[in-house]
Amino acid sequence: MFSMRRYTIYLALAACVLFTLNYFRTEIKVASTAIPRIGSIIPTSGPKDDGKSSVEVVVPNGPFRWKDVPTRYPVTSFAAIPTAPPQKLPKVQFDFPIEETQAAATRKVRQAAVRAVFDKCWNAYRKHAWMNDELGPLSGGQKNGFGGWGANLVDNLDNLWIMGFKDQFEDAVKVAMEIDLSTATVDTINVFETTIRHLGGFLACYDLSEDKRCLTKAVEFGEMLYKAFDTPNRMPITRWKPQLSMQAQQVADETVLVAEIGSLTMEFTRLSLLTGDPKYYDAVDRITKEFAKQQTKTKLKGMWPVVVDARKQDFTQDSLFTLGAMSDSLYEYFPKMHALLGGIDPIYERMYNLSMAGAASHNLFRPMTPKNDNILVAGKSRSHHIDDPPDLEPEGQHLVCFAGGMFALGGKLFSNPAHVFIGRQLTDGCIWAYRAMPLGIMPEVFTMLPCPKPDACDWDEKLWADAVDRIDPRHEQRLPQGFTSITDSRYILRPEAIESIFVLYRITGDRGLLDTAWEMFQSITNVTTTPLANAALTDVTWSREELNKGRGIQMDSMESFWMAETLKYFWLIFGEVDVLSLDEWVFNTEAHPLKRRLPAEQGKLIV
Ligand code: DMJ
Repeated sequence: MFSMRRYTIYLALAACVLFTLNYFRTEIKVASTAIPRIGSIIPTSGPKDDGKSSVEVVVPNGPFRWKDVPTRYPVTSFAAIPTAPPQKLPKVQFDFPIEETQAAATRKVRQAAVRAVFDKCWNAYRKHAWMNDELGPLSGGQKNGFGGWGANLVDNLDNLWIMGFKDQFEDAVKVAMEIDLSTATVDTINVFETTIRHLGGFLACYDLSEDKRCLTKAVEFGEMLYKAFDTPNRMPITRWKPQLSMQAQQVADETVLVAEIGSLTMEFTRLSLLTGDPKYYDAVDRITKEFAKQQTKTKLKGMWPVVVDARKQDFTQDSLFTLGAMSDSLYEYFPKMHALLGGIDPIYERMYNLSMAGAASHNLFRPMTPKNDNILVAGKSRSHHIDDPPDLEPEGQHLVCFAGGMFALGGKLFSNPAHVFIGRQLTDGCIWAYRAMPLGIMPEVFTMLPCPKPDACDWDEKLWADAVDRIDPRHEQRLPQGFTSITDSRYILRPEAIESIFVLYRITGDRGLLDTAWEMFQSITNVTTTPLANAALTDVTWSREELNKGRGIQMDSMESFWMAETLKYFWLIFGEVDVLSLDEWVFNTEAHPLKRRLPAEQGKLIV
């Protein structure tokens, strides 16, 4: 009797523990959804968008492969893969002289420190969140917002390779082969994020290691992502519901972010080059041509608004123009596509030149700073008519800090030294914003006061004080001079500032940038380090003293770009300058290095 009761109590306790564990697991990890209904005929009940009769989709029996899912709107003629001999493009990297022994030693110590942070984060991910998308750096929990397809794992295969963790690389590739694309933890897949992180991650893994398994998995992801293009006009659905796509006809959306539809080009092109299958290149080439066709018809000539209509293929209507959030990598990919293809398609140079002319005239501004620094910030503009001057919104974002590297790279590739200079000023703008903050970390979004004239910009405290945004007094007390508001005070472990510093260092050879990078690395790790890994921050306007008093600003979040991008660029800048030379490699927007097509005399890298 007694033992029976004890047994019952044990059972109840066990049930409680199981319930609790399960509760926490389901809270963090969305239950997996099976995507296909294998072997079944899928009725087409979706919108009859094109007036044509519906098409039945029959999924064959056997193990599910996206490749086997029939196409409703097949392409009749594919654009040919660009295989013309690559051109000899201008050199990107600085001619670095032989390094002094002491300088090399310092650099190596710094690089080892970055590698140690990577190692710690990787081990924590391995122990607590293996094969999940992300690790919670405070709780040790798991997050699966990117389909549950091991975003952090795939995003870091190239890092394991370049940083010399060969056993871990082998291990990671092995388990990456188990990623199952017939299930997902979310209903809606972000096609852009999956392309830059997973497809880009596997492509870089293959380009670096030549391990065929990486290419096989890249193709598997490519096949799935290609299904998002199965619409009447072949424009992709950027927030794609895989399960729904099996059941109904799909049409492209009427409101699409230009970064999401416009920056799939590098990964899809590289996939076509590596496999010889033109369909991926064809898919993105259609989008590029559409952007090119409408480039001078928008309300700010040369640029496209943040939101476009992919269903009607109208990219001209909206009024907000920026190089920042939601547009960024559209522009970033123009010079990068030129480099990737070996300069054989003039469309990318044209699109770069026109869009950067628009951005340089209407988006970039020199802000007023206490020391009259000659820096630039990339803001936003609103334009309501092509003939009216756009209105500048003097906002800065961490995200837009990639623009310094983009201008500098474009300046080198297209022999335009003025753009290298703009790239430097933009990068200096981001360095300024890091240094101006009490913790040495730039906030996510802020505003500043544009100089009345770019060449006459003496600090005027009264003018600045009058411009401070007092409507939202949240951070007024802790607003460093120069900022007029801090509208988003987080730092979420983003890479863009160190990304541009790295590019500028490789292009200009300015060793001062190494010290700047080290200062930045220390500021970031001082505040973001947790017992397990590194954590995003809620508010970088607080001072060190305030944190010492116990104020907590860490969040349980570490997106995969922390290790994949931020730590990669920190590691690379303190490394040998010929490791992933910008004359042989080009980075996708998630920092995955892809091989450039080079003329035969420049090396063995032609694919
Ligand atoms: C990354 O996923 C990519 O760099 C993307 O283009 C923008 N946002 C993050 C990093 O901040």
